[in-house]
Amino acid sequence: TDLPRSPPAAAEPRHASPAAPRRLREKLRTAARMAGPPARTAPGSRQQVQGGDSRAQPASGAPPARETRAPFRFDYERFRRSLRHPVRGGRPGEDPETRARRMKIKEMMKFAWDNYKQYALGKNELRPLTKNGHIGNMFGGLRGATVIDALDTLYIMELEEEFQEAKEWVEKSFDLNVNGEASLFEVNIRYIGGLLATYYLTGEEVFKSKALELGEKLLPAFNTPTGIPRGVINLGRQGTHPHKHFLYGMSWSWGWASAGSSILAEFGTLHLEFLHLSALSGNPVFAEKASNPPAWASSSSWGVMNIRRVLNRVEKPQGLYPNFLSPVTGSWVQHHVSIGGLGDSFYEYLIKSWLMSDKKDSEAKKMYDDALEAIEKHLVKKSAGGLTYIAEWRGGILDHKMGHLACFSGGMIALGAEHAAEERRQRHMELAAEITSTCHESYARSDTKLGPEAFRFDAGSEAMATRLSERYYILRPEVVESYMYLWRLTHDPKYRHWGWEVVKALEKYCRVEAGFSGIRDVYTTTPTHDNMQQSFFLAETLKYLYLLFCEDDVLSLEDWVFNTEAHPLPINHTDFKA
Ligand code: DMJ
Repeated sequence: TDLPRSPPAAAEPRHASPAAPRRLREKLRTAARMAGPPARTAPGSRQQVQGGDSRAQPASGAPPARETRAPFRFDYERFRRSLRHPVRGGRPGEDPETRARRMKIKEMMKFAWDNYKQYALGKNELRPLTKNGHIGNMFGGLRGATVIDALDTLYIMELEEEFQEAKEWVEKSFDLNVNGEASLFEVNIRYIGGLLATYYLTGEEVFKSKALELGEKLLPAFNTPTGIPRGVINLGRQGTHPHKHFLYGMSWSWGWASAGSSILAEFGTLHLEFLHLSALSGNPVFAEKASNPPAWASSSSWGVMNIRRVLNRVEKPQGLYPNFLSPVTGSWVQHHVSIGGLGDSFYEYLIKSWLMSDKKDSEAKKMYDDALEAIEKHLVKKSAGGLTYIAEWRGGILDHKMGHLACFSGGMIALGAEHAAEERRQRHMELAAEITSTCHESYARSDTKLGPEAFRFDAGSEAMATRLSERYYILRPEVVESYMYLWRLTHDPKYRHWGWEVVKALEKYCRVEAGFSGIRDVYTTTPTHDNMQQSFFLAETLKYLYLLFCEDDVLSLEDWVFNTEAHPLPINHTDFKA
């Protein structure tokens, strides 16, 4: 979505926070355990620039001490040996109907890609009615959002030729030398997530180097008094700092976010990708503070580990996390709590951080358990008709509404339940199944069998949109995402059945001559199209549908966690011996 922007914030006071405790360094080492021995590289090479200490700069601005340490090299072959399953699976013997359904979804992906390639290659999204491209203003001058979002789906579906087309675009046309205002969150989940996943799947260096280069461009957003990043960052090189390796842009808060605040779901959805950026580069700066922050940095706090420190310090109303936090004071700005938009993927990244660490990151697990307990206590409700839902909370008053975005939570809660103690496990599996069933109802009760952007449980309404402005469907993935997790964790055939209903509805109402389009009203069988094929349709909706009809060893949950844009990132198997 295109969002309004605020003018640059006033310069902030310098602020010093205590040095990072040793515990954090140990966590980072755990994240980087997949790394192999250092390789020899010529001085001044790109790899050297990415090395941790090469960014450190004496406050005086004097030239940095000569690098003597051998540059870091990530051992890809060792990583591949650590996986428990082949990435595209290897189990034979499935029924012909399941295979045929999977092939249908693959055909839909090819159709979406081919049309994007024909009419919009290099733009961010395809406009399938007008047969042209859309750029928008979310990605700060970056292009090709659909290419990057589609890469790993094309690879997993074995669309080899199409994958090569996408890869060639990345090699020849993906330009990171841009100057524009980008959403830190969107660039991270789509671009960094897509590039990292494709690197891990294929071992092709181009994806890793682009991810690291882009990751560096995002770092200045953390330059706030608390180290909580702002939401908008200028990706251009700015200023004249003598150490040219240090890219630094300006950052802003969203104009619509209360009083210059940062948003929970945005700064809380960086952890998975940033730990991988540190693991792949050997540079701790993405995960935690720089060993010697640059003179111009207003804070000595840095990296995603610091975000947790701030969140653990601040008092939570009834144990809940409000959606808006000041990056200047580290206090909540407004008491709106939501498991849907503005809050959603913060919770998702807590449980996935724990899983990605091979269940070593107990701090993330505790934060997740405590947050879910507060959600269960204060937000989970049952409607008069017996549907379980998660309400929103506005300063103590409940809003009995669930957004489509909140429907990811069925899958998340099921994933967390898998690893909980028995009593909790059962309760959470039931809760996950009930929420997924409610989200299915929001689809089943519409004329198109696709769900609205938000549905309500008030004024006699049950799982239906009550406002005209909430009736649209923009090809979102969250409901089929939950079907995929619930299928993998229970093997109840109803999830495949529900997924197939979505496939049929997409074909009937969203497929147009040149791609797939969102619709403006799910409650009419002659809907108007919105003329937009969202990149997350290729990254997430079609990938989750495809995986729903795959064997469990394709992108096995034993090896991978999906980032919030469905890009698979590997679990760090700590028991692996080379
Ligand atoms: C995606 O970009 C991600 O799933 C994000 O977390 C939320 N919104 C969209 C899809 O609906």
